[in-house]
Amino acid sequence: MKNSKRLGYIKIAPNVADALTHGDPVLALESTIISHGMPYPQNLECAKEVESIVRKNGAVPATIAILNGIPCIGLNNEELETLALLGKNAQKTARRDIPAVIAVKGNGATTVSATMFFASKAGISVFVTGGIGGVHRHGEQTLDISSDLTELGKTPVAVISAGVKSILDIPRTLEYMETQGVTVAAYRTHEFPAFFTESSGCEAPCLINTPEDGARLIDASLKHGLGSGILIAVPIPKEYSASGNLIEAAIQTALNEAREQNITGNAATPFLLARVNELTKGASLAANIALVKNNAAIGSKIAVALAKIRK
Ligand code: PSU
Ligand code: MN
Repeated sequence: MKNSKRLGYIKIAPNVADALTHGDPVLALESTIISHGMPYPQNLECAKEVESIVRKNGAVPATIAILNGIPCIGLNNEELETLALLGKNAQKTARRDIPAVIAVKGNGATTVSATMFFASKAGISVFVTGGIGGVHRHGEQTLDISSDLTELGKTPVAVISAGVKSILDIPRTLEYMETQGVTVAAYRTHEFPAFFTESSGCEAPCLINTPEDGARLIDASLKHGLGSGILIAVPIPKEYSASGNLIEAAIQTALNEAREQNITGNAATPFLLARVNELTKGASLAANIALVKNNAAIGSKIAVALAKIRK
């Protein structure tokens, strides 16, 4: 096998490095969704299927994680499996955790903030995930605001997600992104989607109708050196949004339980995701997998369109 390319202390998989050198489309993927967002073995299946969807749509997938203290851009199947099996034994790694994981040569599953950071270092402009973090409910008291939002304010990477979950305070999340200067666009809808459901009751600041629209938005931001990120919110496919109301009820229960059990900080999101999945008997996991795959297809098309513009 060809040696991986090293960019400073970052390891870039050969096929990813090759694509970047030629200006071919590359799509970054995060790894906390594998370790903390879904149970084994669905997490591994989903990660592999997402990578294959990206390839089918003409882009090169680059899942990002820290393995044995080395930030890796692009994982092989063995590395994906390692991470999927580690599950919550991998460290959930947001921006603030990067030095601590590297210093002890640990295994870190990168959240949206840390994935954006490494994607940007490697020169990748488009990144797909399921949902991003946001302002937690009662965030005005707890100050629990995901570092995903500040990262979006200062790192020039476009993130394709299904919006944010209603475990969060969606109106305040949008307000906070406005403050941070994040460009937010919804895909083929005027409403900002709420992950499991298409509607949040909040209007999206900007509308895009095609992958080419998305690519032009990203190109405009990059060309003018804004330095900030873009959030492209894609609603969950219609056939899965039906279970949204059932899932909403489970979210309310899980939120109450988290409050009673005093689960806070970076443990909050993984707890809520796992509990909602138990309460809905797997319906939320099926919906989660479906929307990630849909985001991967649309994100790949955006990456392909962007590469065409920028070549
Ligand atoms: N939301 C999801 N699934 C996830 C996450 C968020 O629907 O897996 C993960 C992502 O990695 C995101 C992180 O970046 O949780 C946010 O965590 P926190 O709220 O602790 O910032
Ligand atoms: Mn938090």
